[in-house]
Amino acid sequence: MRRKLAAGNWKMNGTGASLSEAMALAAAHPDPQVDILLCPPATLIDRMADAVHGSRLAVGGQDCHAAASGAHTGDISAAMLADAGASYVILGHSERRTDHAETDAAVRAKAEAVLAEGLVAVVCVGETDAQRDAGQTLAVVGAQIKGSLPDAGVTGQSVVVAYEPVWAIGTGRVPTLDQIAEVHDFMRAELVARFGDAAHGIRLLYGGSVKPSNAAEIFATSNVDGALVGGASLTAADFSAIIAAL
Ligand code: G2H
Repeated sequence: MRRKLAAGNWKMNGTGASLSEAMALAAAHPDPQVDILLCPPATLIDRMADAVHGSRLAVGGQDCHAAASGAHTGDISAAMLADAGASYVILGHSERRTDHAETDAAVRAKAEAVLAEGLVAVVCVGETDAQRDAGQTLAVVGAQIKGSLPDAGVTGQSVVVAYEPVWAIGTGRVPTLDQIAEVHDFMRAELVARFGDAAHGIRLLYGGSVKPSNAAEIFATSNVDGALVGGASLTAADFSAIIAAL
Protein backbone atom coordinates (compact mmCIF):
# COMPACT_ATOMS: atom_id res chain seq x y z
CA MET A 1 0.00 0.00 0.00
CA ARG A 2 1.22 3.47 -0.83
CA ARG A 3 1.17 5.82 2.15
CA LYS A 4 -0.73 8.99 1.27
CA LEU A 5 1.16 12.28 1.10
CA ALA A 6 -0.08 15.81 1.71
CA ALA A 7 2.60 18.18 0.44
CA GLY A 8 2.43 21.93 0.88
CA ASN A 9 4.29 24.23 -1.50
CA TRP A 10 4.56 27.69 0.01
CA LYS A 11 6.20 29.05 -3.16
CA MET A 12 7.61 32.58 -2.56
CA ASN A 13 5.50 33.15 0.52
CA GLY A 14 6.37 33.26 4.19
CA THR A 15 8.70 34.89 6.68
CA GLY A 16 9.70 33.96 10.19
CA ALA A 17 6.26 34.93 11.42
CA SER A 18 4.77 32.18 9.25
CA LEU A 19 6.52 29.45 11.23
CA SER A 20 3.63 29.55 13.68
CA GLU A 21 1.49 27.94 10.94
CA ALA A 22 3.95 25.06 10.61
CA MET A 23 4.05 24.59 14.36
CA ALA A 24 0.25 24.63 14.57
CA LEU A 25 0.07 22.07 11.78
CA ALA A 26 2.55 19.79 13.53
CA ALA A 27 0.66 20.11 16.81
CA ALA A 28 -2.64 19.32 15.10
CA HIS A 29 -1.28 16.07 13.66
CA PRO A 30 0.81 14.36 16.36
CA ASP A 31 0.25 10.89 14.89
CA PRO A 32 -0.96 11.34 11.31
CA GLN A 33 -2.12 8.42 9.20
CA VAL A 34 -0.59 10.12 6.17
CA ASP A 35 2.76 11.74 5.42
CA ILE A 36 2.76 15.52 5.75
CA LEU A 37 5.32 17.74 4.04
CA LEU A 38 5.82 21.51 3.99
CA CYS A 39 8.13 23.12 1.44
CA PRO A 40 8.77 26.71 2.51
CA PRO A 41 11.06 29.17 0.75
CA ALA A 42 14.75 28.29 1.19
CA THR A 43 15.17 31.07 3.77
CA LEU A 44 12.85 29.22 6.15
CA ILE A 45 13.94 25.60 5.74
CA ASP A 46 16.34 25.37 8.65
CA ARG A 47 14.15 27.41 10.97
CA MET A 48 11.09 25.36 10.05
CA ALA A 49 12.99 22.10 10.53
CA ASP A 50 13.99 23.32 14.01
CA ALA A 51 10.47 24.53 14.79
CA VAL A 52 8.82 21.19 13.97
CA HIS A 53 11.68 18.99 15.21
CA GLY A 54 10.32 15.91 16.96
CA SER A 55 7.00 16.11 15.10
CA ARG A 56 5.85 13.98 12.15
CA LEU A 57 6.02 16.94 9.78
CA ALA A 58 8.66 16.72 7.04
CA VAL A 59 10.29 19.78 5.50
CA GLY A 60 11.38 20.12 1.88
CA GLY A 61 12.93 22.46 -0.65
CA GLN A 62 11.28 23.86 -3.77
CA ASP A 63 14.26 23.44 -6.10
CA CYS A 64 17.99 22.75 -6.08
CA HIS A 65 21.01 22.95 -8.35
CA ALA A 66 22.24 19.80 -10.06
CA ALA A 67 25.82 20.35 -8.92
CA ALA A 68 27.04 19.47 -5.43
CA SER A 69 28.84 22.80 -4.93
CA GLY A 70 30.71 25.47 -6.87
CA ALA A 71 30.42 28.81 -8.61
CA HIS A 72 26.63 29.07 -8.97
CA THR A 73 25.65 32.35 -7.36
CA GLY A 74 22.27 32.26 -5.70
CA ASP A 75 21.80 28.52 -6.08
CA ILE A 76 21.46 25.82 -3.45
CA SER A 77 22.59 22.20 -3.70
CA ALA A 78 20.72 19.10 -2.58
CA ALA A 79 23.39 18.56 0.09
CA MET A 80 22.73 22.06 1.45
CA LEU A 81 19.00 21.36 1.61
CA ALA A 82 19.68 18.14 3.48
CA ASP A 83 22.02 19.99 5.83
CA ALA A 84 19.26 22.54 6.51
CA GLY A 85 16.84 19.77 7.48
CA ALA A 86 15.01 19.00 4.23
CA SER A 87 14.06 15.46 3.32
CA TYR A 88 12.15 16.16 0.08
CA VAL A 89 12.77 18.51 -2.87
CA ILE A 90 10.15 19.68 -5.36
CA LEU A 91 11.60 19.70 -8.89
CA GLY A 92 10.35 20.87 -12.25
CA HIS A 93 7.38 22.84 -10.97
CA SER A 94 5.77 24.56 -13.94
CA GLU A 95 6.59 27.95 -12.43
CA ARG A 96 10.26 27.02 -12.56
CA ARG A 97 9.92 25.50 -16.02
CA THR A 98 8.41 28.82 -17.14
CA ASP A 99 10.26 31.40 -15.02
CA HIS A 100 13.68 29.75 -15.32
CA ALA A 101 13.33 27.90 -18.62
CA GLU A 102 13.94 24.55 -16.93
CA THR A 103 13.96 21.69 -19.41
CA ASP A 104 13.21 18.04 -18.74
CA ALA A 105 16.96 17.35 -18.95
CA ALA A 106 17.67 20.00 -16.31
CA VAL A 107 15.00 18.57 -14.03
CA ARG A 108 16.41 15.09 -14.52
CA ALA A 109 19.92 16.26 -13.56
CA LYS A 110 18.52 17.86 -10.42
CA ALA A 111 16.60 14.70 -9.61
CA GLU A 112 19.80 12.67 -9.91
CA ALA A 113 21.46 15.04 -7.44
CA VAL A 114 18.53 14.76 -5.03
CA LEU A 115 18.53 10.95 -5.15
CA ALA A 116 22.30 10.86 -4.68
CA GLU A 117 21.82 12.87 -1.50
CA GLY A 118 19.20 10.43 -0.21
CA LEU A 119 16.37 12.95 -0.44
CA VAL A 120 12.98 12.33 -2.03
CA ALA A 121 12.40 14.03 -5.40
CA VAL A 122 8.89 15.37 -6.02
CA VAL A 123 8.92 15.72 -9.81
CA CYS A 124 6.18 17.88 -11.31
CA VAL A 125 4.62 17.45 -14.74
CA GLY A 126 1.57 18.91 -16.45
CA GLU A 127 0.17 20.30 -19.67
CA THR A 128 -0.78 23.85 -20.58
CA ASP A 129 -4.26 24.91 -21.58
CA ALA A 130 -3.27 25.00 -25.24
CA GLN A 131 -1.75 21.53 -25.08
CA ARG A 132 -4.91 20.11 -23.51
CA ASP A 133 -7.07 21.82 -26.12
CA ALA A 134 -4.88 20.29 -28.82
CA GLY A 135 -5.39 16.81 -27.39
CA GLN A 136 -1.73 16.54 -26.37
CA THR A 137 -2.14 16.04 -22.62
CA LEU A 138 -0.97 12.44 -22.36
CA ALA A 139 1.82 12.95 -24.88
CA VAL A 140 3.12 15.98 -22.97
CA VAL A 141 2.90 14.31 -19.57
CA GLY A 142 4.48 11.13 -20.92
CA ALA A 143 7.38 13.05 -22.44
CA GLN A 144 7.94 15.00 -19.23
CA ILE A 145 8.00 11.83 -17.16
CA LYS A 146 10.36 10.18 -19.65
CA GLY A 147 12.70 13.16 -19.75
CA SER A 148 12.59 14.33 -16.14
CA LEU A 149 13.05 11.10 -14.21
CA PRO A 150 16.47 9.45 -13.86
CA ASP A 151 17.01 5.93 -15.14
CA ALA A 152 18.56 4.72 -11.90
CA GLY A 153 17.42 4.85 -8.30
CA VAL A 154 13.71 5.43 -8.90
CA THR A 155 11.61 3.65 -6.25
CA GLY A 156 8.50 4.29 -4.21
CA GLN A 157 10.73 5.65 -1.46
CA SER A 158 12.88 7.95 -3.59
CA VAL A 159 10.47 9.57 -6.04
CA VAL A 160 7.02 11.18 -5.99
CA VAL A 161 5.38 12.43 -9.20
CA ALA A 162 3.00 15.37 -9.07
CA TYR A 163 0.53 16.02 -11.90
CA GLU A 164 -0.20 19.72 -12.03
CA PRO A 165 -2.06 20.93 -15.10
CA VAL A 166 -0.62 24.40 -15.68
CA TRP A 167 -4.06 25.86 -16.31
CA ALA A 168 -5.26 24.73 -12.87
CA ILE A 169 -2.43 26.26 -10.84
CA GLY A 170 -3.61 29.07 -8.62
CA THR A 171 -6.56 29.72 -10.92
CA GLY A 172 -9.38 28.02 -9.06
CA ARG A 173 -9.97 25.87 -12.16
CA VAL A 174 -9.79 22.15 -11.45
CA PRO A 175 -9.91 19.31 -13.99
CA THR A 176 -12.83 16.93 -13.81
CA LEU A 177 -12.29 13.78 -11.79
CA ASP A 178 -12.33 11.80 -15.04
CA GLN A 179 -9.57 14.01 -16.43
CA ILE A 180 -7.46 13.53 -13.30
CA ALA A 181 -8.04 9.76 -13.33
CA GLU A 182 -7.11 9.51 -17.01
CA VAL A 183 -3.75 11.21 -16.44
CA HIS A 184 -2.95 9.43 -13.17
CA ASP A 185 -3.78 6.00 -14.62
CA PHE A 186 -1.62 6.85 -17.63
CA MET A 187 1.27 7.98 -15.41
CA ARG A 188 1.09 4.76 -13.39
CA ALA A 189 1.20 2.68 -16.56
CA GLU A 190 4.13 4.66 -17.96
CA LEU A 191 6.07 4.30 -14.71
CA VAL A 192 5.39 0.58 -14.44
CA ALA A 193 6.43 0.06 -18.07
CA ARG A 194 9.73 1.80 -17.38
CA PHE A 195 10.57 0.87 -13.80
CA GLY A 196 8.67 -2.37 -13.28
CA ASP A 197 6.98 -3.40 -10.05
CA ALA A 198 8.82 -0.73 -8.04
CA ALA A 199 6.64 1.85 -9.79
CA HIS A 200 3.57 0.56 -7.99
CA GLY A 201 5.05 2.17 -4.88
CA ILE A 202 5.55 5.64 -6.40
CA ARG A 203 3.10 8.15 -4.99
CA LEU A 204 1.22 10.19 -7.58
CA LEU A 205 0.01 13.57 -6.32
CA TYR A 206 -2.53 15.85 -7.91
CA GLY A 207 -1.79 19.59 -7.71
CA GLY A 208 -3.66 22.68 -8.85
CA SER A 209 -6.22 24.62 -6.81
CA VAL A 210 -6.71 21.86 -4.22
CA LYS A 211 -8.71 23.22 -1.31
CA PRO A 212 -10.70 21.83 1.63
CA SER A 213 -13.91 21.80 -0.40
CA ASN A 214 -12.60 19.66 -3.29
CA ALA A 215 -9.93 17.54 -1.58
CA ALA A 216 -12.04 14.51 -0.65
CA GLU A 217 -13.35 13.83 -4.15
CA ILE A 218 -9.90 14.32 -5.67
CA PHE A 219 -8.35 11.93 -3.14
CA ALA A 220 -10.99 9.30 -4.00
CA THR A 221 -9.89 9.37 -7.64
CA SER A 222 -7.99 6.51 -9.26
CA ASN A 223 -4.24 6.52 -8.63
CA VAL A 224 -4.31 9.76 -6.63
CA ASP A 225 -2.08 9.23 -3.59
CA GLY A 226 -2.25 12.74 -2.20
CA ALA A 227 -1.85 16.35 -3.22
CA LEU A 228 0.66 19.08 -3.83
CA VAL A 229 -1.05 22.13 -2.38
CA GLY A 230 -0.06 25.75 -2.89
CA GLY A 231 -2.27 28.53 -1.58
CA ALA A 232 -4.29 26.32 0.75
CA SER A 233 -1.13 25.07 2.49
CA LEU A 234 -0.25 28.51 3.83
CA THR A 235 -2.52 28.27 6.85
CA ALA A 236 -2.65 25.36 9.27
CA ALA A 237 -6.45 25.49 9.26
CA ASP A 238 -6.87 25.00 5.50
CA PHE A 239 -4.07 22.48 5.16
CA SER A 240 -5.36 20.50 8.14
CA ALA A 241 -8.77 20.26 6.50
CA ILE A 242 -7.14 18.89 3.34
CA ILE A 243 -5.07 16.41 5.35
CA ALA A 244 -8.23 15.26 7.11
CA ALA A 245 -9.76 14.46 3.72
CA LEU A 246 -6.93 12.11 2.76
C1 G2H B 1 0.12 24.15 -7.94
C2 G2H B 1 -0.19 24.23 -6.50
C3 G2H B 1 1.01 23.84 -5.66
P1 G2H B 1 -2.12 25.95 -5.96
O1 G2H B 1 1.26 24.94 -8.24
O2 G2H B 1 2.12 23.32 -6.31
O3 G2H B 1 -0.56 25.55 -6.17
O4 G2H B 1 -2.68 24.91 -5.01
O5 G2H B 1 -2.09 27.31 -5.33
O6 G2H B 1 -2.78 25.91 -7.28
